[in-house]
Amino acid sequence: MRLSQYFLPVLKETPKEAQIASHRLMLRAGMIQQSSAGIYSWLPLGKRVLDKIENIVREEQNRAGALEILMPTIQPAEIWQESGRYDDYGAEMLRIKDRHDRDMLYGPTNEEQITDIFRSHVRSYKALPLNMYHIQWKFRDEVRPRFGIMRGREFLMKDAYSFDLDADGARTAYNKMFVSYLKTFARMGLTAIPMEADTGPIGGDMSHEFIILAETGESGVFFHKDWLQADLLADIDYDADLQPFVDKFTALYARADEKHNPQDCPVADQDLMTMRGIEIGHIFYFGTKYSAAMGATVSGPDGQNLPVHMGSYGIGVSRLVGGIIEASHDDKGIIWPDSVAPFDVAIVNLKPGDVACDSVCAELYQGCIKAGMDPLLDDRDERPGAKLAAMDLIGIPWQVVVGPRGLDNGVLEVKRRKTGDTEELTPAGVVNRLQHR
Ligand code: 5CA
Repeated sequence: MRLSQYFLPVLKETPKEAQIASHRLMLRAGMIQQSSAGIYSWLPLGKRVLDKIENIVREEQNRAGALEILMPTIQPAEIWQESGRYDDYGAEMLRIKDRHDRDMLYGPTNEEQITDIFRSHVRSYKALPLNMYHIQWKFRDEVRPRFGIMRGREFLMKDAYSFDLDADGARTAYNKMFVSYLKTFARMGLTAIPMEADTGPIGGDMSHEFIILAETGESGVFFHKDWLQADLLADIDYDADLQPFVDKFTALYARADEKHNPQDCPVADQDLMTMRGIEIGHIFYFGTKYSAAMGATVSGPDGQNLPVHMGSYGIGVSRLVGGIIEASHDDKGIIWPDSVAPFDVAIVNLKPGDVACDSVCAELYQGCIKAGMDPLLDDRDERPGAKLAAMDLIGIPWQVVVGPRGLDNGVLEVKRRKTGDTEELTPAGVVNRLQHR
């Protein structure tokens, strides 16, 4: 992408309405624009990052055996009346009437919708286990939307739903999601700690929140200091028994504050860390709560009809954009982990119009594309300082700086955004260096 042809409305001033770093930086980097309270448009740079995150989530869900579907944003009230949640959900649910005066709603979550799909088609336990997910916009009329897309009213969620014959089967499904979440977040450069949690309006009796550490997080958390060294990027065989793997992690103490009781905390004071965190995922096992209420039964091996055991598994896809920024930024701007960066490399032409600079930049640009990278070429007619500051602000992991003075000596500078380390390379060596990054 050539920046002269792009839409990157960066802000020079720090927006006054933004209280936390991620919100400030997303506005300054031209990633999002507020439409109304808690509702945002995603501009080109923001949309690229959102898509990258969404794709990592999708790949790991597929690997864990979940099947992608797409359910609507607007749901009929009837299914929520069947489950009993139409009245329970309260003011967070956006209720709508269609032209025929039918009650509809903008989905805050999809347990009812998926249970309705399941009961229309599945009759026998032989179709189990089954896990289906979608990545779809949700609406919750939050009392206090804040921190930009972190606590929005409209937000993008990955929600998966598992169906099993019994509690043991549901536990296996739960473990698969548990383990796949560790991997999913580790791929984004995050340490997400699973913590026993309350189930709230989703219901059920087993649940974990996945929480990343950040000073601006909304939850207080307590955990064993060994979590900070935990290796979460294992290769996973989803056909194997994952219980030992899950046990290994759940043995290490971690609780959000509502579940932490100093009296019965097994961790010695010197090993216990207290911090704040952001919930980026939440998984639930709720047994037959929805299947029993909505008649989602299957015939079991003995022929009797049984309500299926269900779980649901959420990831805050849009919230992750902010979460990653909270975890990875400095006073100059965002520092994207390579896996979610909007572009792999920024090529900064310090003097557009200079024949040598233009031709080296054009060659590098094509070379990067041929090598399978996604470059952003800053070919704007701007001051060099402003250009370098903009690339730091939008956080591209690698910056190649091309200026007439360096080229006179046959070199240009490659900078790693994360460390600030620079290397001098010949134009011919740059693509090779970036391929082995
Ligand atoms: N049906 C279940 C699991 S699929 C469910 O809705 N779980 S949830 O309520 O915990 O939401 C799942 C994830 O969505 C949360 O962990 C959080 O990361 C994200 N999320 C929830 N509310 C918001 C919000 N207002 N803004 C941004 N992300 C949110």
